[in-house]
Amino acid sequence: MKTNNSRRSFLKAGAALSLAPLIPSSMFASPNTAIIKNGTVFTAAHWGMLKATVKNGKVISSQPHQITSKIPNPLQYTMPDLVYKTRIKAPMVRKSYLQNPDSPKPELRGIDEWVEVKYEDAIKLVARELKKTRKQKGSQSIFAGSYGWYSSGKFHNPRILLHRFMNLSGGFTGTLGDYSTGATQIIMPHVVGGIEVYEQQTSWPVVLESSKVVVMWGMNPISTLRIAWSSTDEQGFKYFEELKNSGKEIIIIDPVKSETAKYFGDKASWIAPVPNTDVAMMLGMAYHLYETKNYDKKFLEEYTIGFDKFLPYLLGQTDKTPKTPAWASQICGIDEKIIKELAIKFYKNRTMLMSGWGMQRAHHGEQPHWMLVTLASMLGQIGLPGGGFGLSYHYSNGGAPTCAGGVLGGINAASLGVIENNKFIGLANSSAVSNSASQSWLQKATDSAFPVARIADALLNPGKTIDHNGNKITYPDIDFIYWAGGNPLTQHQDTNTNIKAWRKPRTVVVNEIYWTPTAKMADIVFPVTSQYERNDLTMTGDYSNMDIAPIKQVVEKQNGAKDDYQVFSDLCKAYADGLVEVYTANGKTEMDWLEEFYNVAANAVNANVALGVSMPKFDEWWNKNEPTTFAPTMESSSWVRFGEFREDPILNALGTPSGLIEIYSDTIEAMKYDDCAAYPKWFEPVEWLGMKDKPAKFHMLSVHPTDRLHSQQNNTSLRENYAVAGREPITINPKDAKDIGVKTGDLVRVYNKRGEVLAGVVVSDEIRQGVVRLREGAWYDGFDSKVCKNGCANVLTMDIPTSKLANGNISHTALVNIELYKGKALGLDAFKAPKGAK
Ligand SMILES: Nc1nc2c(c(=O)[nH]1)N[C@H]1C(S)=C(S)[C@@H](COP(=O)(O)OP(=O)(O)OC[C@H]3O[C@@H](n4cnc5c(=O)[nH]c(N)nc54)[C@H](O)[C@@H]3O)O[C@H]1N2
Ligand SMILES: Nc1nc2c(c(=O)[nH]1)N[C@H]1C(S)=C(S)[C@@H](COP(=O)(O)OP(=O)(O)OC[C@H]3O[C@@H](n4cnc5c(=O)[nH]c(N)nc54)[C@H](O)[C@@H]3O)O[C@H]1N2
Ligand SMILES: [Mo]
Repeated sequence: MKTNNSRRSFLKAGAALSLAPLIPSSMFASPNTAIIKNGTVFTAAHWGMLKATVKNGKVISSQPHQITSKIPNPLQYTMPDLVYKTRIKAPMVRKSYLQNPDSPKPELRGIDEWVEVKYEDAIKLVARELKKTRKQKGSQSIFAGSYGWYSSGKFHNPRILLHRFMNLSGGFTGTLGDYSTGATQIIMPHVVGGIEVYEQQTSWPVVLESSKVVVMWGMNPISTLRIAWSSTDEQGFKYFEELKNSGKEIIIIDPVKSETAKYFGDKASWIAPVPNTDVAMMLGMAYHLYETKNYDKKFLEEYTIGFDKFLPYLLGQTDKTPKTPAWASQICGIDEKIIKELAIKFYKNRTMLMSGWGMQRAHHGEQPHWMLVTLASMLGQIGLPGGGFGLSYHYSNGGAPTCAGGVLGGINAASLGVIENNKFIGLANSSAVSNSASQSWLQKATDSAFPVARIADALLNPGKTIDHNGNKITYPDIDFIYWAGGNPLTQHQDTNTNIKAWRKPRTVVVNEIYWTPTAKMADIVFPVTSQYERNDLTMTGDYSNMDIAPIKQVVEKQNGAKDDYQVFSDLCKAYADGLVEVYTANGKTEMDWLEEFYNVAANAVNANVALGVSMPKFDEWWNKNEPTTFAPTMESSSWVRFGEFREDPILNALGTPSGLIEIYSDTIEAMKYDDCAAYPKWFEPVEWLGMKDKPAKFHMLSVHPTDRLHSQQNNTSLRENYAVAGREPITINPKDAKDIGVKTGDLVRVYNKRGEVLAGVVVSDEIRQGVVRLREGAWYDGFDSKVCKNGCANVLTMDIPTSKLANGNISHTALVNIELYKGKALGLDAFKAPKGAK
């Protein structure tokens, strides 16, 4: 998922501005890992570098380590809640599973009683049942894809630790892609030769200097920059603050007046299209530019291929529908005049088209960014300072210049191991092992991985073959799920179907900190430590690599919770002789690993004299209790995305078959998919406001939550600030509210043919008529009722793929109905332990 391996030559360290961290004198011989009982502890999380205040061994508050802007980040203040609330307090097994693991009544998953067991017994049980499933059904029936936004850290990475265990013990089925950018990360390599979504952007100083117009198309950075995949470097808010005061023209295109639109206020114009219709709007702009000859013919000729094959579609020669602004206006609901004005404005001024990812998490989500690149190509500013497009300014502070320094090492997933007679005999790809069965499994493992958001489809339809980006994938027969570090019962689309799917396999094991709905859906649950109960290391800034920060243990491990590393090490011991030695690299402890990962960075830094920075020995650094900060280079500060390509498209050809931007793709043409053409195209989504015979009245956007990270922190006191009628709030336009007779504060039933949830009404003109917003991430709370009592948006979303090309999820495509709730009073159980648990 979020990797950052696409760093380019702009990283050349030579021209480092020297901002050397202080080199402390050596005072300690070993890293001091004693837990502070009273005082301040430095640590870090997705939501930034933090200072925790500890009193008598209890964490009483947390706050940011640094303040870089006036834009607040409440996620940084919740540490006590995250340590003490909703914890799983003992290893537990579902009653029917404990009684008979061979016939465990999977239909009772989520509603059965739980039984506390000894940790050692839970370990033995999982090792035994895993071995049984592998023997009976093969390794491909073990699903350990385990997607999720678990805590940051280079060592305590539950997903990689799980994969390491599952690889070494004999293999598993994994996944492809992610939920975030499922569609765009597959289409963009066909179009521009790279994924774009997790790549460095034209640097902010360049944008601030050179752009005249900045467009934020379906993007809410004031909310989404609260976090990063590693730990936020907190540079993004600062740049958006500067942008606000820059006098540049700012245009926000979003059906919702998001936190960002509100932040910019009268410094920006807010344009609210009908959801999922941006492709039509962009086509209207493209048509107008072409018709008025306001487009860069030379750029199209020199840097792109296939405009001539796209043109007949644009002009309506292929389908008798010219994509005029008037045509577009009827679909997207934006005045024809505005469509034309915007197009000309973009062409006449240096314009940066920034875009978030919401609009690609929709049916035919491959199209919006492909069309955005096509529009940007017509504008001809790609590769110029402050022009073109950027798909990551809203995420992990894309555009904050990359620093010259060191990058930490991290734990790896190892490779396939071979176990014979309960003994680990070697790695399958080593010369010591020539086991043909394991060799063929190596191949099968690659074949059985499927797109991550197809998980429920795969569970329900073993043996089904699907198309994916020109390949065929056949689902394995999954009989064992192991999930560590995600909350798929809340985060995956169409919860009711998902629950049916999760009731198919014989065994489900989950490592969790809290009683999340996913933990409640397991057969065996291991309570694990939160990141505040162990030591780790992280970089900050997924693109800037600005700091190397310690993640320090703040408090003792709570309620006997174990680290994921401990759980998997113990599973190794129970699984086969000799396995734990390989897993732990001969007994390495947490601090041994951290020292190794630190040294990867420190050695590189110390070897590079030009940096003017040196890093001390690990012990000394650790005991200092603060991060090491690196400085951006002059090159990275003035870096322009696609600048090298623009300079010389032959020498710096793109990774597409033609080496150019592909407005028409022969590769996609050859796939012959009915739901993705060889050029960007307007496809009607399965559900949208403009469809005939709408199955429901409102278009629901389940955007990313501002006061949470997905479902994380739903169990903190921040919830008190946003809950309405004790539930997740749903935002609705005043005219719509009047129409259905609801007002702010009302408890409503939100429903469609897929399910129903309770929510609390917020009436606001900050949303387009016909659109409602129910943020993703409210813990699912409907195991014992027909309705989800907490307002989990995915009960209402659809679990079909974007198209055969990318198979991304379509969270933002769903119609719903709303009515006043008149049923019997229903309490909230989302944050309560299940039956039988403390
Ligand atoms: N409707 C709708 N649905 C969506 C989206 C949307 O826009 N709309 N967005 C999608 C996107 S982009 C994403 S990325 C996904 C996110 O989906 P997830 O990543 O599954 O969501 P999180 O709530 O972050 O779940 C992380 C879980 O990991 C646990 N955890 C944290 N640290 C550790 C640890 O050290 N060890 C273990 N074992 N567990 C740990 C947390 O307690 C939490 O339960 O959701 C997707 N779902
Ligand atoms: N605070 C916080 N920050 C986060 C996260 C979080 O959960 N909380 N999650 C992180 C993760 S994993 C990811 S993937 C990113 C997600 O980043 P994004 O995918 O960009 O976030 P979304 O909230 O899904 O959508 C962004 C905006 O697009 C708008 N939008 C939705 N549909 C359409 C449409 O059809 N057209 C137009 N024009 N606009 C549309 C939404 O109203 C919203 O304001 O955020 C990351 N940052
Ligand atoms: Mo995501």
